[in-house]
Amino acid sequence: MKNKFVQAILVIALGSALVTSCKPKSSGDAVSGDAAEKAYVAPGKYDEFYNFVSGGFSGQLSVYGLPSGRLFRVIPVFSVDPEKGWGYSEETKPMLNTSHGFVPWDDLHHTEMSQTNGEVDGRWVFGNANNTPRIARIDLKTFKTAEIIELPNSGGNHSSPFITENTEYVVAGTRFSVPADYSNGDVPINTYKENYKGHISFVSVDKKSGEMDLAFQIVTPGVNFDLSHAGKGKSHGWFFFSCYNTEQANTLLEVNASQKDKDFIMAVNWKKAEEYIKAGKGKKQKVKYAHNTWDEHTHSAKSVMKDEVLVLDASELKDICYMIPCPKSPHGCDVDPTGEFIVGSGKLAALIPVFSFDKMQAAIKGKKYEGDYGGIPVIKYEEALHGEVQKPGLGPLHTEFDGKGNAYTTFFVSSEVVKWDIKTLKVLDRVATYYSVGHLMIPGGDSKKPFGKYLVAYNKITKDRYLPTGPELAQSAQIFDISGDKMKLILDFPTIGEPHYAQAAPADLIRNNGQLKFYKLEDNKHPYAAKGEKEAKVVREGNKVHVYMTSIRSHFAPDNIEGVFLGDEVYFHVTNLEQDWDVPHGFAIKGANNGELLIMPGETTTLKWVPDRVGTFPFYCTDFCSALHQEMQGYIRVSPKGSNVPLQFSLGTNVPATK
Ligand code: K7E
Ligand code: CUA
Repeated sequence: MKNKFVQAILVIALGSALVTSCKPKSSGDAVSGDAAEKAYVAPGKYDEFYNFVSGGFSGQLSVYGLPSGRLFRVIPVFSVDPEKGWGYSEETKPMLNTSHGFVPWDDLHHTEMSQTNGEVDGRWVFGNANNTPRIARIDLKTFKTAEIIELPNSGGNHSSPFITENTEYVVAGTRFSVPADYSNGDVPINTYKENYKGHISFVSVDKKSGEMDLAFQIVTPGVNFDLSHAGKGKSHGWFFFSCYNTEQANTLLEVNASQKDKDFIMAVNWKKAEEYIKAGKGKKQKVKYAHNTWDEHTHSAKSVMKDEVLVLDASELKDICYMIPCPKSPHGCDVDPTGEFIVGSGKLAALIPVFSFDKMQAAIKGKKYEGDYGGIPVIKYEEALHGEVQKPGLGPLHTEFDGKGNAYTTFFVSSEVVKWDIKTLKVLDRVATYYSVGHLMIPGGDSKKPFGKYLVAYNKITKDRYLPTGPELAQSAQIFDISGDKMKLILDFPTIGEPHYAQAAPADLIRNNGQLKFYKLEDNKHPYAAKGEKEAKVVREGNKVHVYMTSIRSHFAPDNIEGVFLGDEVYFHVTNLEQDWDVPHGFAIKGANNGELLIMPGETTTLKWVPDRVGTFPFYCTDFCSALHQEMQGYIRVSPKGSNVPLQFSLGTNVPATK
């Protein structure tokens, strides 16, 4: 039975391979007979891993189970999300505040989980905003974005957010070099070489609370920083960044930034940088950036504008940054679990260079330089090189590790994942992906202790993998079993947005981290909370009307409101009185230029509504909460400005009619 099924798939796949020339050759036989079993998680059974996947241009982070590929949740981070009221409720709006004001969208490429001693600890996951540079921290007790910090002096925060071994710092390198915020930016674009600078941000993370703070930045010559990873073990205290456009082109980068044979991996001694900061070598610079934090007691965000950053100059302090030549426009920059090997993936290179941390240290000691780049010493290529992986594939992008001495690299152009031995640099296996693969992820695969077992490839152009859906097709993720010598495809599934980097952790690590099930009403410190129906009321303050509303299965209190006038601003502060897991209520009102509210048990959330006409407007609960959910509704009457309808509100009584 099973074989017949596989044969049928083979026939179909081969048939379509003839029609579609761009399909990888071995597409038909990639799935073996027992694959379905390996990815099958029976209904009611839990997955082995949580998988946190960046949403790319969706700006969100999605949570899948591995190996089933089941989607559990989409966590709103940098983009507004009407489904959850993120960026629509008054409480969440400050989370998306920046020095440019409210920014309702961004481009999230990389997720990175917090670590302790170089191991994934399951507390937080960080994400980067590329467009308007920011870093977010998502709390894995609540699966909510808890904090967002903006990064000054940056443009295109791509090389981010990568963390050090004990989450001392989350680090971010600017993709676009730009004139610093503290310098004059009104300069001719063709003065890139003189006026454009790169900045690397070191954002400290509080050990207990996780709260971030922009500790310092390092200013470098203008280049594009693409990706990075922290050293670990023996290389703890160092950070490695891939740089391209070391040609410093400001136009047609496609050609002009591909001139040089080699660009650089920049090695940063951040422990040394810390010493310089302590010694007062950082220059205070005037900048402007927002720091937004979520308070679990007031269920509200606060946005604070900050105006200063300490900047160290890499060209003045000669021993914090070193350049290592790396062929050719490197993208991924990945450090193996031992911390000894640094892999630079040159997008246009026909080989993969692997650098040795020990050799690099010896080269620095012996000053084996071949000159400098904008005042930063350039180490001789051979002096830092462990070796090269020859003929690995075309267009190497990213590498992860299984903790057994193997590395796995994605190849965008040749659409494959290649497994190779870190020490001998021999290619061991290769497997096709559908199609052009970007990032890949092995659970814990960029930590000191990878969990191994699965490898997920996150693919870009996924033509004819799934049923067509118009001009835009779903991107795909593909799971490979890597427990044996050969990689085996076991499942693929579509993703939210465009996936880039991802992280994963064993399910128990997160499931048992003391997850919040509901907010305790007695701990609710929201200034407009109504902690029981007796506290429900409507209060007028000038043209502002505050509705202290409660919700419980299956009614709102109050559910009849009169005495609101055209020109009023109405604030519905809805407290969910439930004290039980997974019983949210929703709130929506006709004509609102806004999203809905989705209020967790014990939480208070506010929807602002400005009526635009006289009339009577229904509101209702949007979350199917009980058999009488459809009865969970109410009315608000809006009268002309200046009319004498008294302010009144009720539940369960017909208040006397007024004209
Ligand atoms: Cu390679 Cu933006 Cu990490 Cu995508 S980046 S693939
Ligand atoms: Cu509350 Cu439906």
